[in-house]
Amino acid sequence: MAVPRQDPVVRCSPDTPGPIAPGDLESLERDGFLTVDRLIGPDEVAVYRRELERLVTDPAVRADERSVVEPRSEEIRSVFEVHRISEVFARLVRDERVVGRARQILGADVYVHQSRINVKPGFGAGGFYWHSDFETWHAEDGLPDMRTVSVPIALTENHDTNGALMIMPGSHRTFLGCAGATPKDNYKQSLQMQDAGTPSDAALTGMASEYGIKLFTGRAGSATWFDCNRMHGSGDTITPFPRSNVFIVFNSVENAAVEPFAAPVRRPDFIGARDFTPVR
Ligand code: 6CS
Ligand code: FE
Repeated sequence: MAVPRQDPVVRCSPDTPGPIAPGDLESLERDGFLTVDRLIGPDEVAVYRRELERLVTDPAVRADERSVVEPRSEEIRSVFEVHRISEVFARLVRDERVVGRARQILGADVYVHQSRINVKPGFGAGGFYWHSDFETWHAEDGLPDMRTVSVPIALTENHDTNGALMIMPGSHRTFLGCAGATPKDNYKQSLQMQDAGTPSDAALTGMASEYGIKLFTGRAGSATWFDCNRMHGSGDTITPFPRSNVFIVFNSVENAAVEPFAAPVRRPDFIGARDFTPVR
């Protein structure tokens, strides 16, 4: 069932001082995303790539429940809560170039609802089927309203051939509820390949016809701030080239998680945070 969005994307007034210019705030409101090319420079990318490699080759991290492996290759697909287990990524979250934009967009202090590194290794990393993050974060994590922005920062080149992210620009203005109950412990399967909580073919066909589909390519170091409700997904990676990023989800402290709206129990804290301490 499709419902028109209730909330604005941008909560601050256009002339609010901050790293994002008024024109960019308007395009974020209209399109549901805002890209900053080379937010971090090549030297910084190298630091975060090394930290990603360190994490994914650490047996303790692989054994941790925060790690999700690829269904086929068993290689690490994602590691959650990197802002807590890695001081290097914790620093990135607190970087004003990152959190300052989130505060400006949401017009409030923010806390990290979720962070993860997505490795998306070459030669067979699975994609992420079409979905709205907010649909999951509302149904399973209990986020009340759409006052949440996520920002993937590319740590490798996003080519048009290595499973880059696709979005339907403007789709954030329609909330698509998904039929069916949320299976218990759904996250144990959905983070490898989501099938519960994905929209119908008919709904996706309608949205794709109305909004089109944009492929996000860009250099390592580029970042895109996304509204939580945009329809997006990505294909499998079969080239030799990984598509790795660090993905940080900032939620307004005025939109703190309550109980799940459509799931029997909460997801674990490392996926949907229950510590609402503002990022300082
Ligand atoms: O379930 C989640 O929270 C995660 N799933 C996907 C496919 N995107 C958003 C989020 O990281
Ligand atoms: Fe997503």
